[in-house]
Order: sequence, then structure tokens, then C-alpha cells
Amino acid sequence: MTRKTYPFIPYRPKRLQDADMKRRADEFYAHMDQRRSVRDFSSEWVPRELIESAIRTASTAPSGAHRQPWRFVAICDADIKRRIRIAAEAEEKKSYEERMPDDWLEALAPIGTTWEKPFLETVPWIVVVFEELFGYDGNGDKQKNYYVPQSVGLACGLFIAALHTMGLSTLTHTPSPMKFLSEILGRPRNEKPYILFPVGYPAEDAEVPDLRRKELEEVTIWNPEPPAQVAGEGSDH
Ligand code: IYR
Repeated sequence: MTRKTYPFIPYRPKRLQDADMKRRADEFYAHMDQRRSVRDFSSEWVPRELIESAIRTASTAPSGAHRQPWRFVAICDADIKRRIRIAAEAEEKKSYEERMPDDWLEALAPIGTTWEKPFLETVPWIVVVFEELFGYDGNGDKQKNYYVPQSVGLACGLFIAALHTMGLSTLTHTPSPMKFLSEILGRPRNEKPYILFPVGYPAEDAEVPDLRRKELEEVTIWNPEPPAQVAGEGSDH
């Protein structure tokens, strides 16, 4: 069934000079490579406009059938943050002490995480992302969404990049199970908690593990190996 109902419009992203492409690519990589997950936050205020901008950017992500099946719940209220901390710590305590198998605890040991999550109260903002499992059409009938976890993951990646670009920090936090977030935040049953982002500035004395990222060669398979590029030869074709 080919039935295009959108009007289609030309798309001509500005073509850059080869040298500019490489420079911008390298600058973007260098910038993103500075990003670190933070677990010790300052209580310094972050204006709502910055959170709005990050959510706008996140919402530019591609999504299955362009359903944009994500909801960002932005929380700055001290009482709600406290309730989230209490519920998250209750679940995390059970996870760390009873539910997580030894191999998992061992994998986390070098990072030093524990069930205690004081940052949930310290940070100026918590943003909880929900997956919209299904929506409703104009008649109020259920409408399926597609590739929801992929779509929401992509939006979260852009959200993280947007925050980093502003000089803000976050942590991808997944208290488990996360159902308490639906209850505290009063979200409907077609929405499922996906991830929680504390957002703010690192505490003045914040430290992060001195970890290394995998080399390009460890994460890339060229299939087949592309021909060697001749120096000075652009890719104008
Ligand atoms: N959700 C727990 C445990 C945890 C799991 C993984 I995998 C991490 O990379 C970090 C933590 C917590 O937030 O502590």
C-alpha cells in the first residue's frame, strides 16, 4: 500500500567542504568524548529553558512511523524528588542485597555504585523518560507504536548530547523495577518508565572513574576493508 499523505518537501542539507566535514566531525567527537556520567551533583539551579531545549532536541530523534513514542516528565519539586529517592532506594537496596547475581555486582564493583541515591534529592531536576507503548487515534481507538525501545533510546541519546553541549551533566539511572515512577508521577498505563536522568552540574568535588573507551578497532568491523585513501584526494564524486 503506497499512500503518501504527507506533502513531501525538498531536503537539501548544506553540503560542506571536505575539510570542514572532517574538522566538524573531529570537534564533535572530541566534545562528546569529554562527557562523563556523574553521580555527585551540585544543587545549583538550572533554568527550565535549558531542560526544555534538551527535550526539544531529544524529540528530533527518528522514531518508528514517526510516532515519537516518548514522554519526558521534568521534575524540580523537592517533595516529588524525595519520594522518588525513597522509592528508588527501597528497590535498589533489595536489588543490591537480594536480586542482583554475583557476576552483576562484580561488574559494577569497579564503578563503586551502591543502593544509595542521594543525588535524586540534590539535583535541581529529574527527568523521567517514559515509552509510549501505544497511543490513541482520533476516534479514541488504540493505535500501535513501532520500534518503541529503539526510538526512545535514540531520543535519550540526543537528550544526553544536548545536555552535554550546554555544559550540564547527567546519569542514565535505571532503578529496577521502575513501576513506582508511574505511580508517583501519575502516568497512564500506556506509558512505561524507560530511564531516569538526574540533571544538573557536578558537585565541586565530584570525581568519575578514570575509565577508558574502547578503541575504534575494537568496535568497528569494516566489511570489506575500504580502499586506502590517497592523501589530498577528496571524496568528490
Ligand atoms: N540500577 C542500579 C544498578 C546499576 C546497574 C548497571 I548495568 C549500571 O551500569 C549501574 C548501576 C543502580 O542504578 O545502581
